[in-house]
Amino acid sequence: MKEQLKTIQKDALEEISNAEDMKELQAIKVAFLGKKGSLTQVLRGMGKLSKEERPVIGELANQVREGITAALEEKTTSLEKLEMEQQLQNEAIDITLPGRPVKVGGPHLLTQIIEEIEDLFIGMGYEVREGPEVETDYFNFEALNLPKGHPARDMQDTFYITNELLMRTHTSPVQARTMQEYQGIKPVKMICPGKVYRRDTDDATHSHQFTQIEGLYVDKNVRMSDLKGTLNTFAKKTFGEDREIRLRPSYFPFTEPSVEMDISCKVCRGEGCSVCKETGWIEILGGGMVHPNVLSMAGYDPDVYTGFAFGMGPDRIAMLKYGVEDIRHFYTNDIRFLKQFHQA
Ligand code: 2U9
Repeated sequence: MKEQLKTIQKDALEEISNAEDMKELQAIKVAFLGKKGSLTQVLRGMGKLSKEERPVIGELANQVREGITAALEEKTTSLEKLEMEQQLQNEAIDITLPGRPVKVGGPHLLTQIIEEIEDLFIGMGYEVREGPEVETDYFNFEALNLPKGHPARDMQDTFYITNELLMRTHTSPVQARTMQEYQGIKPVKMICPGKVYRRDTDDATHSHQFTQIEGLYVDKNVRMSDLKGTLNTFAKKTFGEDREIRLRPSYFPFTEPSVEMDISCKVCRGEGCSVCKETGWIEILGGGMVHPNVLSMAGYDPDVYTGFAFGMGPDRIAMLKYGVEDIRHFYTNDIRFLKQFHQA
């Protein structure tokens, strides 16, 4: 039995020392010390020993068990250390590698143009106001001197929702609402940017949904020359100090007199080219003095108050400024188009 125990010890220590991983080590533990392990089997045979032999063999068996257990523990520690070292090596991060760039979006070109124009007018004391895109017939038309049956209603094809509700065809109702809110109490100096809708067939220059910015200044002693000065500042700040403006007579139902404003063509500097259709001038916006009917409907006495108003299309401005040849680019969201105007 002594010999058996010594063999077990020798075999166990040898196998433990050769074990390459924790799984193998666990199997060795079971094979020697487990319920059916070789050491346990030997110990079971102790009953057959004489009284004298039993304590001697017993002590030896304990020594063997302790020796194997100690070797197992020592090997466990060294294997764990090895595994940790391997894991650290496998998962090592090269902190000298350049990072992967994070893709960041930016404002849409139209948003950039609108914000630029907002900043300019805020600097001139205007407030920025927004309003609903689903409007009443009253604020979209009636309050702007466009009663039912007025021929100028045909100028704008409208998406009607019900008889009285529609998708706004311009941002002017925001101004009509503001005047009503402020009526007679305080002057109005505001711009209103936003989306507008027209029943139109989409093509390179038409979109059933586009953007507008309109401005309104109502106070005592507001004159046409104030409008001209304001629009001149806008044109120079937006398109360049070297650009000239000119006003031409026009017609809008909500302004009288009405004008359209052109800026001098940058490409030909007035000589005439394809961009300005050989005229030397490019149409940019419309405006005029607020019609007395519009003032009085909103509760402002037209004998005391006067005002100017203007309207422009950021889509058209963006197209002119960046040479965008199709308005649909703004609404089809092709990333290759949008990316060219990326501004983080
Ligand atoms: C009130 C009174 C008057 C707003 C105005 C224009 C002239 C104009 C269009 C030009 C091209 C917009 O982008 S566009 O379609 N607008 O020409 N807009 S006067 O006049 C107002 C607005 C509100 C209460």
